[in-house]
Formats: sequence, structure tokens, C-alpha cells
Amino acid sequence: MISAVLLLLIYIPVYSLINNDKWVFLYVCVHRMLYCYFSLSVRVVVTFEQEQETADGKSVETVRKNHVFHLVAPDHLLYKQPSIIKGRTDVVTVTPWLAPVVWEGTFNPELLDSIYHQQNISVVATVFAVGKYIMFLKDFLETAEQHFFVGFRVHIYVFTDQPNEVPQVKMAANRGVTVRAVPSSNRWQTISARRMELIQTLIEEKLQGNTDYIFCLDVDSKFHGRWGTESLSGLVAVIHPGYYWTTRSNFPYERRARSRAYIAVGEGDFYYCGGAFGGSLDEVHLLARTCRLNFEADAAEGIEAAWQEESHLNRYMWINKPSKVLSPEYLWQDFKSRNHEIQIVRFSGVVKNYAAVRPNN
Ligand code: UD2
Repeated sequence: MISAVLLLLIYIPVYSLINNDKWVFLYVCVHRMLYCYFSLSVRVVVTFEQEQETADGKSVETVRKNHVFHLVAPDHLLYKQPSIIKGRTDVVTVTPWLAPVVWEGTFNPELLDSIYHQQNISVVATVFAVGKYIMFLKDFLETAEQHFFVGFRVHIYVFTDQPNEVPQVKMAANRGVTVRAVPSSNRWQTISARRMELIQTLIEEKLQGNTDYIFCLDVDSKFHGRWGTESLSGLVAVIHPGYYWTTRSNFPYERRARSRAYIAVGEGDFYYCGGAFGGSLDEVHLLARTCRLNFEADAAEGIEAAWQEESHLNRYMWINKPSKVLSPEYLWQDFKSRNHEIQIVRFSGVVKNYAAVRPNN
């Protein structure tokens, strides 16, 4: 189609020149200028296709995604001069596939915020508070208001079996909470594992077309420091605080080859948290859908991965490399003493008595 139009656009001016028809010639020239303008202006958005295996391992889905690489900063913004020879040297700030690893001191929050304010982005967070975990929700919501994407459009979706117990938390004008009722369960493994399915459905039913980014977070946690625009990317993973000092043979990946979450000894990059992940809506939708299908296909064969959806997430991220990796600052654990490289704890799991909060153990 495009080549036919182009041929016509070449043929008509040549014809009109031969026949000395200057109006036709002018008309075609304007068309060609418009064509050049539009083709150049869409170049900032790169579209590519990715093939993704679904749970049965046979069918292949083609997913089309748009990634906006163009970061526009406001003119005359003054900020500290960046350097490529001075900076953090105590930690690794880039993965072998060249995704940034976000640590305190590696980014300029004011610069990033001013870039993303111009895009007027909207961010969703999902959190599950089923059974006794409802007790963690108040602190989670209150601290999110203080630290999570402050100054941006934020909406938090709370999934709970006790909608009437959701605490009222005062929120800024462009922020809000929606409560979604979910059934309770007498197995914590089921509650934890169903999250992928519910995230997938939420994206399909409510978020597509009106949300830019989504983060899926554990409720038994609190924010202590900024979590903002520095965390934005296509597919975002958080390094688990318990396993970043250890070798991959010690990662608690699913090791049974018959599971779809299987990662062989000697494979794997990092151990990522099931309690925090996110990215663009399209990427998280694909992740949630794939993990859910794989989880269900495993269940149909009577197998549950070692750490449920966390194992499937780790398998997914092994193949689909995250485009940004967040350091353990983004999910620490209160019971751990802080290592020297952790200059700030932004989000951290509270100390809990598993026997007291889980429906089974
Ligand atoms: C780890 C992961 C968690 C999940 C789990 C394995 C981190 C830091 N944590 O946490 O994300 O992968 O292992 O399944 O990566 N929940 C309820 N009600 C319940 C039980 C769970 O609402 O009765 C929800 C709640 O949002 C909670 C989340 O599921 O935050 C994870 O469950 P967990 O906190 O018991 O799992 P945990 O701490 O072992």
C-alpha cells in the first residue's frame, strides 16, 4: 500500500512537469513534505514484536509493544553536573545486559521528576490484604502517601476479603484508593499465587488505556524513603535482600525440571522478589499472564513451585531480562541489619509472626 502511494507520488510530479501543470506539481510537493514530517515525528516511538511462549509451551503469541525512549527535560533546568568517572564504586550499577541497577547516588531525583512531570504519567500500585494481612494495610497506605511517587497521579488497588475493614487514609488530590473484593482462602500459598491472575484481570478490565506504569507490592511492608520516577522502565525487577551476597547455586529457584518455573543449577542472574515488581502496563500484563498460565499448567499436573509465583517470576525474568533492576533498597526486611552498601531503605517488609498471620503454615 505504502509503496503504491510512493510510486504515485513520484509518477504524478514527473507527469505534471512534462505536461507543465504547476498546480498538480505544487499539490504533490505539499503532500510529500507532510509525509516526511509525520514519518520523522513517529520515530521516537519504536515498535517491535516479541514472541512469547504460553503455558502449554506450544502456542506462540505475538505481542506488540511501544517503548518510548524519548526523555524530554525542561529547558534551563539547573542541576549537579553528571560525571562518568566519579560516582558509586562500592556497588555494580549495570547488569551484563546493560540495564541500570538503581542505587542511592546513581540518579538525580529532581531531573527525573521534571522529565516525567512533563509526561503527566499515571502510576498504579496493587496490594493484597487477605485474612489477617489486613492489619498491615494502614501503615502501607499511609507511608505510600508519604514516599511513593509523591506529586504524581497515583492510584492504589487494594484486593481484600474484608472491604469494610479497609482504613480511610487521607490522600492528596491526584491520588486515590479502590477496593476490590476477593475470596478468602485457607491456604496462604493460594492467596499469594492468585495475585498474578488478579493483576492480569485488573489490567484488562480497568487499566488498559488509562495507566502508564504499575507496581505490585507486598502489604506487610512500609515505605521509609523515596520510591519514585527513578524506578520507571519497561520491565522492573527488585533484587531480593536475602540473596544478593550469595552464589546462584544457593538461590531458592524451583529446581524440579517438570515445573515450568524450573531454573537449572548454574543458570539464573539474580534472585528477584515476588513482593515487588512492576513496569509499563504492557510488560506487567505479559508477565502476569505468563506466570499465571504457567502456574495453572503446573497445578494441573499436581506441582506447586517452591515459592509459588515468586518462582515463576524468577523464571520469567531469566528469559525476559528486566530493563531496570532495583537494588535491595527497594525491598529490605526489617529484621535484617543494614549492610554498608544500603545507604537508604526505601521499602521494607515488617517483622511478622508467620504462625499468627497466615491461615496455615
Ligand atoms: C515472600 C515474598 C512474597 C511471596 C512469598 C511466596 C518478598 C519479600 N516476599 O514473602 O512476595 O513471593 O514469599 O509466596 O519477596 N497475603 C495475604 N494474606 C495471606 C497471605 C499472603 O494477603 O494470608 C499476601 C500479602 O499481600 C503478602 C503477600 O501475599 O504481603 C505475600 O505473602 P507473605 O508475606 O506471607 O510471604 P513472605 O513474607 O514469605
